[in-house]
Amino acid sequence: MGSETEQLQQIIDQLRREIELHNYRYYVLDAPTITDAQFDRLMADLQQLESDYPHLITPDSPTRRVGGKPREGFTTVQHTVPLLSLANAFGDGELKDFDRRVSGALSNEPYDYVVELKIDGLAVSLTYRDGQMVRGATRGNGATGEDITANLKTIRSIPLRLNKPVDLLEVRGEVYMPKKSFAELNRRREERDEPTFANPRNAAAGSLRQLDPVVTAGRNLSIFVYGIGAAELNGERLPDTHLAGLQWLESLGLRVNTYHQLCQDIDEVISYCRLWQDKKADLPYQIDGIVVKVNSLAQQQALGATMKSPRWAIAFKFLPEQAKTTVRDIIVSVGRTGAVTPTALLDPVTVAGSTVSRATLHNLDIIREKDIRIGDRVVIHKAGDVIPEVVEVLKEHRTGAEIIFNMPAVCPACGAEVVRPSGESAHRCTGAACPARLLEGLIHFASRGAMNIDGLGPAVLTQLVEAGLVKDVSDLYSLTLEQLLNLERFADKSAENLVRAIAASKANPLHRLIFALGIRHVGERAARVLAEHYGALPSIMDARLEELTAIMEIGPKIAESVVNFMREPQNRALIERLIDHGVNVVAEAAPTAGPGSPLAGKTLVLTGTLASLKREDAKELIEKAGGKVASSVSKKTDYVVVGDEPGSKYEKAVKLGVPVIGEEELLTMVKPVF
Ligand code: 0OX
Repeated sequence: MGSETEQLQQIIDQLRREIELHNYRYYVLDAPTITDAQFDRLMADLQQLESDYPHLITPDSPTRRVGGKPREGFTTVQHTVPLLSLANAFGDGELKDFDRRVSGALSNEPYDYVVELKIDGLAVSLTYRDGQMVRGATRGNGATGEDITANLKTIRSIPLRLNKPVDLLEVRGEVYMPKKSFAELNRRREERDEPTFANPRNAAAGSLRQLDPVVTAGRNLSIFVYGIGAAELNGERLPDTHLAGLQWLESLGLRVNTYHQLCQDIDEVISYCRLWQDKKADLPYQIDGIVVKVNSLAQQQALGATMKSPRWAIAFKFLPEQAKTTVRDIIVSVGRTGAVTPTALLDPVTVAGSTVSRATLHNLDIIREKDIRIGDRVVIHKAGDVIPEVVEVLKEHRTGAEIIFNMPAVCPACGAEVVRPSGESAHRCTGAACPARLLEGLIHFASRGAMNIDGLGPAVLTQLVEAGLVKDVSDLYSLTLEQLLNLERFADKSAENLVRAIAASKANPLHRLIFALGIRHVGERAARVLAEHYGALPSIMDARLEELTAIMEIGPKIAESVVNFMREPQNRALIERLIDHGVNVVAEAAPTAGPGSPLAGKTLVLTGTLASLKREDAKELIEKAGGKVASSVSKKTDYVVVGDEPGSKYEKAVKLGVPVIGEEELLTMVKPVF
């Protein structure tokens, strides 16, 4: 290695260590010492260096946490030391039975216990070689699990490097989803009419079984490590108690739960279990019991294990908490995507540490399935200790005065028709101007895949809605410079740019507008097909169901959704307003780029994954700007556009001295000049 490369290597290594340290402080210690923006800057610096010198990228770089392509399936992993499961104890009596067995087997020699929280997640095994994480696997059946290394690497509290380069260390822990993230994930899934997870454990398991690590990365999972499996410590000895083992794991940079304690006898264990029965509701993650372990590793070994579980440990299980109450009313609320969700208003009761006065009913099917009526006496619980739900109706309490609930025919927020699209369990508001749906609709309208209005992101849109300047997407086209300048954060230049970008979007091709309208199930592809087939928006407004379903690539779901959308008078009026503002509603052949086009006569080559543009979009942009996209790099290539994980085209460009640009530069280049 040349000395320049060595120097670079050192700089990059130093930067990686710095990033991992801040990662550790943030995700493991929960005590960051720099701001998010400062952290982002360090990451951006590293990303830049790695994209300039791709040969210096290593698999344990913090930039590689989320990477690689989705897989076809998972390969199996043979655990060298089996991962045992725990026997359960319900109640004090069973804990005392366990203690008698331990005491008997140890022939009355003294022993003590360590108690720790039983995290309700998914057991995993992490393997480190020379201090570097090389593999992560599920517990599976204890002997064989699945290789989920790429997914586990996306979890920020899992260090990619240990503080010490131990030869080999395999640790065990529980991956979990915090209660808040679970509630938020389910809320989003409900809105999108996707099945919700029953509890944080299922959510964590579902997130880890994703074939695409990008999905896992978005799920906010975390880990607590609680045990050591295989280990080769180059001469050093392993700690000889479980408690010392936890401290040692912590010293290596692994995340160990702080709530663990040494107990001298089973009575102390029982008090600890009682304490957490009440306190567990205050934790930000779900626990389903307390794990009791004999502290001495020598004694653990002496006690051994049965076929399934160790004789030196037991799980004290909390009983799921339920309560009885009465359904006073059932109301509906409208989510951002128009989902109309029913909620039961209850007589307040305490469940799992907090007062509950409403319970989600999910959708009409669930109400019918459980036969929940207004006035019913019901049993409730908290799904995953978080989301109050009706478990069952106590029908023996019925008086006959109970009222059967029906979904409202019109939206409570805007008065538009509420429909239940076929094949969906959710009811939906059809009003495009519904205030409850407004902001999300605006964000989608302006987004890059839709009308692609630069500078019109969620923050600005929120400002515009809050100032009362925008009540539907057509209002965007009557915004004036003066109105924007009156808003906070707008300077002359940014206001001018925004007005210009909005005006420019009027000339967008029709398929962008169709997609931007946010008609359910009409994605970018369907929008293109519709634009091509009908040639103009007014024709789509009058399209009949049979006609739409006859089009190749337009399924019955899309067809029904288009008809429902176009039938709604509010939506028709909105389209009329867009037409009045001069928004293009006809499919013309794209204007051919002239000699004045920004990329006229230029040849570009794309390599790697761009941050926001799909390859197809990048190609379209380049072509619209008069350029040509070629598949291989030669001396004649004008620019090579490089994204994440570039291929050999990048190296060739460097070799031939062809200018290399990133996505941002490309976007600046293709921008039309006004
Ligand atoms: C937990 C947890 C699970 C595993 C087999 C022998 C000891 N869910 O938090 N298991 C164990 O340890 C067992 N400890 C835990 N804390």
